[in-house]
Amino acid sequence: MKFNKICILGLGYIGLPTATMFAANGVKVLGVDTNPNVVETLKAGRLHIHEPGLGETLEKALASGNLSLAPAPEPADAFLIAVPTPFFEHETGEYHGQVYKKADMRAVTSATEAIVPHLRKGNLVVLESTSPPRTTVDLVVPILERSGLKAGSDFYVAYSPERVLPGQILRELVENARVVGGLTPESAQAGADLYSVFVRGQIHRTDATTAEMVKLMENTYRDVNIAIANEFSRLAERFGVDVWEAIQLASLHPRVKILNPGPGVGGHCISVDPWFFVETAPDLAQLILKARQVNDAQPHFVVEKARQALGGDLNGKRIAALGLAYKPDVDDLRESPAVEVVHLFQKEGAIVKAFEPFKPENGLPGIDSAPALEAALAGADAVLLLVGHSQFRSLMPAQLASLTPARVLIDTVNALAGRDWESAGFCLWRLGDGRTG
Ligand code: SAJ
Repeated sequence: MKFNKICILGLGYIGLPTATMFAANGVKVLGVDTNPNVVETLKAGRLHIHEPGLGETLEKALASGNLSLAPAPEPADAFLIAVPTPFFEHETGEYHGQVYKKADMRAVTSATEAIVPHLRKGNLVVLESTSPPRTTVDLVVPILERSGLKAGSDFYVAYSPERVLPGQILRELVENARVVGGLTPESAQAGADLYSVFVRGQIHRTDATTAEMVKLMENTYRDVNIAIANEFSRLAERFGVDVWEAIQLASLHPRVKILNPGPGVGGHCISVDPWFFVETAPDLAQLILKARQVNDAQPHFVVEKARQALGGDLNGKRIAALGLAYKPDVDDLRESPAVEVVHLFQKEGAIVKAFEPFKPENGLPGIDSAPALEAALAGADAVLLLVGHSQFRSLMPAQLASLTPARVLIDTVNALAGRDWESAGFCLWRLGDGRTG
């Protein structure tokens, strides 16, 4: 199948890079976002998100005339939905006394509805948003069929999950293998034809529900593996063992590769997607639920560690919190465990000054953010490292000693090990170092 014009709904971390990829490969792309600020910012050639290399690809796509931007869709050969699927903040479900989070599918619903008036025979509609199993079949198809056309015979429908890692999106979009699940084999083929425009990795065809499940399995697998690393960090404290050394040694086994403990699991993917299994099959997804609970509780473990490092009480302690992003070297603060740790410290009476180098002016409610590292460190009693940003990883003892009166360092991501902090007067506590059992 040939695609002269495609319409991409949702211009976030996935939709926008994907739009620029198609445009770079000679396809006319209409990028659609319901947020007028996003459309205006992009039209001016500026970005509303941070992703390495994206600024240049946007500039080229606009200059080529292949990428245009609008608040609503228009007729096209293919429609690609890449809108967010978060969970509801306040609406939860319950199964035998266990609370679970529920997917907020309103953006997928309204994006699909926006396509209906423009749907023509022979079109392809692809859902990319991570979704609970059967969303394509049970939610998307019935909405599209309000057009009077029949899915699978009059038009094609497919689900194709994005699998790119924030920070490496442009490279991974091209190189990663892609799974395309069709409502029918013809739909899968149409989807594969679409992605073959720029994907150099292998394109695997399957059915839509399998493709949905594949995506959820990938992120759930990672979440469960991080949960066991986090649980190991707690066990290591109990037994007086340095978890980082133990992980390194255990991972020498040819069939063992343990992930890193940390302050918790954040972002809009790994901390969200496993809930889609729990919500849709709470009777079966018990291990998955437990892993979510372990990871969600990890910020409390950080507080306990800090309490002991600071002599048993956090009340009135002035803390310089370094890093608010959900992981190293990104500007994304969504579902960030670092933000939760800061709030928990505040609840304990600590006075926290936070610094996030990728978003110094983050406007997070209730968080006192410093404009620069120096401002966060001045006057602190303790330094709390929450994210392993490169800038923090390269801090040296003498340099830090000159910037802060604090001599207690609490490192939740093992980014400061291997330097002689003691000679500069510091006491370094690392999460899971076995010293506060
Ligand atoms: N984390 C740990 N320990 C680790 C690894 C990660 O605590 O050893 C934490 C991070 O600090 C972060 C969270 O987990 O808070 C998630 O980070 P991540 O780097 O594991 O993943 P994401 O959310 O940035 O991207 C994931 C990727 N999925 C997998 O690796 C299976 C990516 O390929 C997906 O495209 C993306 O989710 C997505 O959009 O679904």
